[in-house]
Amino acid sequence: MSVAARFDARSTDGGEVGSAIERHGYAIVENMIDADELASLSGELDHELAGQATGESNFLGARTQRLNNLFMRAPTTRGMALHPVLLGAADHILLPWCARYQITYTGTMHLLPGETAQALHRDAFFYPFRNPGPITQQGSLWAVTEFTRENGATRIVPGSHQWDEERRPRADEIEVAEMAAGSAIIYAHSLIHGGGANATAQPRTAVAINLALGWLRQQENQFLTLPPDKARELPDQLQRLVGYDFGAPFMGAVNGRNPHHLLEEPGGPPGPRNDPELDRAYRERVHWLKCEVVPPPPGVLPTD
Ligand SMILES: O=C(O)CCC(=O)C(=O)O
Repeated sequence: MSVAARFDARSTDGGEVGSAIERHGYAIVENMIDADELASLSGELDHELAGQATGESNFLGARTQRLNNLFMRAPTTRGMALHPVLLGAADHILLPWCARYQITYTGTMHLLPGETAQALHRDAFFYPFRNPGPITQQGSLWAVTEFTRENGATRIVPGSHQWDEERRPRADEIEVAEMAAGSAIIYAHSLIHGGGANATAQPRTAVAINLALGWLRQQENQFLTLPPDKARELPDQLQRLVGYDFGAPFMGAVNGRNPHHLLEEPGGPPGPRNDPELDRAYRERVHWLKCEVVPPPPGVLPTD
């Protein structure tokens, strides 16, 4: 595995990680969470995973338990979503294409012993843009247990974020994202990847926290998952990141106003009608997309 794409969260920053993602399609960052956070997270997930069904398709995994809505079900993930390295990388790779990005998905992939390898795929295939193109989404998979070749560590194809849509990886182009618990792989949506096979007697657990351009539909419906009475429990920055804010000029308004006002004191002044800083960033910084729209290639839908 390319050493250039491995970092330690205690001595790197989001810019360096973002540059590696641009070059290689991914970066592995160690020490994203410490032992105490890991213990809290494992406890929260174990509680929620008890009795959880496994997947209904090969893609979702007949021996994989999945959870969503993690900000409510595993509150340790609230801090993880605001990690400066995660957001710094997103500033680097997503902000050329939007003035604000947002949470699109939170999830757990808990691979039970005997799970077979998942089909290799690109995330965000539901946004019909031909590859290579703008990065629409930044994925992250956090190792809650150690990730090894034997227990189903994510398989990745370095550099594939820049490949043409039709190119398929050869076996010798596939690498395994082995990493210690507490690390995360942060990647461009266009990196070809997939869960590995778990040949051990213990589960392999990942948490996914994915960000997308602020003007796209979110994969997980954040407003039904986190209606205002739930969203009020989150830190202000996370409320805005899940979507209680403008996502682009005019995008996401409620009665013409910033949706964040729904979370503020009743009777207080209404939120603003627009955000001049966002408007300026959009005008001055955001690249207009010049890309071809295509249907997804065969074999990538989760029902396959
Ligand atoms: O579990 C993994 O390692 C990757 C899962 C994944 O890519 C997915 O479910 O879309």
